[in-house]
Amino acid sequence: MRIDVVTIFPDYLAPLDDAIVGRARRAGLIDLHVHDLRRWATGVHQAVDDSPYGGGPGMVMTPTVWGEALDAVRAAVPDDPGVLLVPTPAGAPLTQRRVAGWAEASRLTIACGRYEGIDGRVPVDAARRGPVEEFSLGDYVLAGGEVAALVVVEAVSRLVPGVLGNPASAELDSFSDGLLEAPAYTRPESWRELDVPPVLRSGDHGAVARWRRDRSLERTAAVRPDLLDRLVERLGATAFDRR
Ligand code: 6GU
Repeated sequence: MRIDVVTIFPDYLAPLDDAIVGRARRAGLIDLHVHDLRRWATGVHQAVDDSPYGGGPGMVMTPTVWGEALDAVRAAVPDDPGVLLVPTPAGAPLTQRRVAGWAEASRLTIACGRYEGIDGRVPVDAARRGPVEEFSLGDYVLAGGEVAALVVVEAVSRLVPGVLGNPASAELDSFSDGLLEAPAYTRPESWRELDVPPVLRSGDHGAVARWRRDRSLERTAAVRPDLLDRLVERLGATAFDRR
């Protein structure tokens, strides 16, 4: 999969050289390109922003600069504009379902805005050439889209075949079945007077699976009752009772 990130802070994406994503890149599974938006800025000051029409605080990122940048980057692979992702607190929430959909794409471009955001015509124009999706990480405000780009690249990459050592890890994730995961334990068996739950050492796989399902339901009910409601809706009460 090819991923392009356009930002005025390319160094912000440096963590993508490390860990799972770094290894996936070196293995040739993820072809990641980070571009400095200022490359497409013109004029002596290389400005990428201007004051907002209608007034108000802050600055808005200039459509001409973003238009040139996105045309160039999306044209890098002829006949495949891929999906353009735009991080913004005004987007629909990021979910594992959306991430899984993006992991199926052959390429993604992530347009990181700063200041009060990108001129509203930029995503409208980009949608003339390919799919565009705005997304938010949650109900709080970040200073720009770079951290959201890190989040998406990592979440998508681990679903690309070959990136995770054990593909079963992705299937056992919180959210893949709509529930939060049960807590996990390793050696030592007893630590600071806290013991590993004995059932996990019983060798009874059925009992272990039931214990994990119960902790999973308990945890979800305690911290994310909204996920349980959604699951009941999705499965119907009968199927839910059988789980
Ligand atoms: Cl995706 N961008 C910004 N700037 N702020 C956010 C966000 C994204 N998600 C939550 N807050």
